[in-house]
Amino acid sequence: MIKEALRKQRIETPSWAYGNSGTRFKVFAQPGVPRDPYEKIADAAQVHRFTGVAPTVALHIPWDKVDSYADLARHAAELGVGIGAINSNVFQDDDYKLGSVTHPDPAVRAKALAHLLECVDIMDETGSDTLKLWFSDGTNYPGQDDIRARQDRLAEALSSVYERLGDGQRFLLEYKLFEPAFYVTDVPDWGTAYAHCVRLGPKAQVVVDTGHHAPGTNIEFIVAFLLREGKLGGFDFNSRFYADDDLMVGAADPFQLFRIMFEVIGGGGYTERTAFMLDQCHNIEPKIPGQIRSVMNVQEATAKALLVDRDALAAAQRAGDVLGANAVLMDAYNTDVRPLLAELREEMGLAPDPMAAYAKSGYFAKIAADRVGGNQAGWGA
Ligand code: LRH
Ligand code: MN
Repeated sequence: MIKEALRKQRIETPSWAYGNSGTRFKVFAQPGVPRDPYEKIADAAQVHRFTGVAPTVALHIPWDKVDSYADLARHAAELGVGIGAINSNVFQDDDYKLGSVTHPDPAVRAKALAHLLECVDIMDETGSDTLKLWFSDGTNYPGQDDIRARQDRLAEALSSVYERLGDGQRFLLEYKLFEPAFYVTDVPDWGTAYAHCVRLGPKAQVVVDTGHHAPGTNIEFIVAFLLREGKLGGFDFNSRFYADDDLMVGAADPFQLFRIMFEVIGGGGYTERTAFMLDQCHNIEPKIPGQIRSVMNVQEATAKALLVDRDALAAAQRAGDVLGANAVLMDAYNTDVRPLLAELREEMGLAPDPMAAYAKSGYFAKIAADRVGGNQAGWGA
């Protein structure tokens, strides 16, 4: 049963994780980095080739702008992967300094909305059913703008996008406590995202980016609550020690990832309707191995969460056996699931150790040799 559940796991990798990324202090280039979306997708296909559970790639517009999105989707299919969520970008244009869909100037709001609607067109062209909306919108100083008026503007834009969605399409609204805004962020927390989505309807759900909370936030509570309301659309998985560090998921807090997957499984969220997406930046480590390791971290947390003896747990909870209940969970968490996953990979016709198999494949040496010249991809269009 557990192997069956792990075999059908689907983890989406982000195109931008294969490009250069960094901080305001430095973006370190790396050899072999893709120069265009076609090469990004080729790298993402390697992650699926060696893990067997990463069959889709999220795009970010305009970072992944191409002449023909249909041709890009064809290229992906030839490589055995599909186009996943389409990510809008209304955070890098000079016009958006004071906001995008919440900007005081209606002309700027119209420009931002046009981009969001263009992203739905790209969903139509690529066959993607998910639009992910993250707004950097906010203010830096009290009085800079009217908090309520900005919510009215946001609601208006979200409603227009919602109306444009076709059958089977949805959008996931992402929240973030701060950065780049440092006073008010217009979608700062799950409650704000949830309230906007409830008001709109079933095609609007919330995405939980695990790096977007105040320190000490119990993220699995948010997950359990959103699942109960049918409003958990998915995850942007990464991990952090401090802020939105975008480190490999499970690297900073594997126990938190386990607790999150425990609530996902218990809340009926371990289905293809929950988007398990990675949203990470490999600033100093090699990109493709970083993605492979991240997928394995999600697999390990999921396997441990599937191992929880839920009948024993329920019995202990009913009996008020605090330590007994906690022990049931910790037994699963402290189980080494790596042999189980290695066995499953072999049954799936894959090498038991994806990291070693990728290293031996020679793919990196090939792209480092081939990808000379041109502009390495990064967080610029
Ligand atoms: C914002 C965010 C968002 C993406 C970006 C790459 O911090 O998490 O999901 O658009 O990172
Ligand atoms: Mn994110």
